[in-house]
Amino acid sequence: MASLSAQIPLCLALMMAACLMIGINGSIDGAQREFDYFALSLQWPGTICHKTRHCCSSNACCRGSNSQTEFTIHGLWPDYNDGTWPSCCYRSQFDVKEISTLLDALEKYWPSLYCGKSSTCFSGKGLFWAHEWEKHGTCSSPVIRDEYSYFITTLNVYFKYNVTKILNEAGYVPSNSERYPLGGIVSAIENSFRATPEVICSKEAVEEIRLCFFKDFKPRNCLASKTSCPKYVSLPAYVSMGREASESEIAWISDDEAL
Ligand code: U2P
Repeated sequence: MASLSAQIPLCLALMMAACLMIGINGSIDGAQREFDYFALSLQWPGTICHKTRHCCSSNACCRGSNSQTEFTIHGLWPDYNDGTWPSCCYRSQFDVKEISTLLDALEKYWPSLYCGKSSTCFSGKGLFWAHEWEKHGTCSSPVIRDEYSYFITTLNVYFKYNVTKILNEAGYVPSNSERYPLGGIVSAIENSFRATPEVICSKEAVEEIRLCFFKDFKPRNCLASKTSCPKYVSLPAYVSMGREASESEIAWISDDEAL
């Protein structure tokens, strides 16, 4: 039988292991608690691409056409009602092969608008999609449980709730001279989806619009937050940084240099 002095360090070790397993949020296995709702975060290329200082092939701002006049996907985020969110919920290394059938749609509707790789949860750096899956997708359980479901679900929600179409039909079209009332943009979305979005601005330009959903993907109000937008906002027109358009103004770098 082990002596008392040998048992004390063993007990301490067991207690420490138990504490680690319970985790800071009090869950049994160290997991973060289940999220409350989803936010579909959409980005406006016209605003983000305006800030592009150098180009690389992985940056959709640098593609040689001005066709990107739609909101594109930033991510589908599981969120808490208190304004915080879980992240990096379990180890699941992004595998592009799992979404090979979705790549055309993802390139078009969920492109990166930056050069450089994105941080991933446990493995350093990766594609923008790897960042979104590892940081947010892994926390979408029990609604979404695998990488393919995360991307297909996000695309389907994005297609169903077409913010660009709603805004265009209400007269809010890309323009480098017009200013639109923020309240008008919010109302157009509310009238169509019966839920209040969140609008994020960079100075006066709309940078992101977030739509919020219950776990069954029925629209719900986003949290009432202090908006970063002024009363009148712009929806800048997308100006392509394509090679032929801007060779003299924008430096092209390889994707590796962008790291
Ligand atoms: O808003 C700045 C960054 O914070 C992260 N974010 C924001 C709101 C939210 O509900 N959930 C969330 O994750 C985003 O980080 P990203 O996914 O880009 O790493 C957002 O860009």
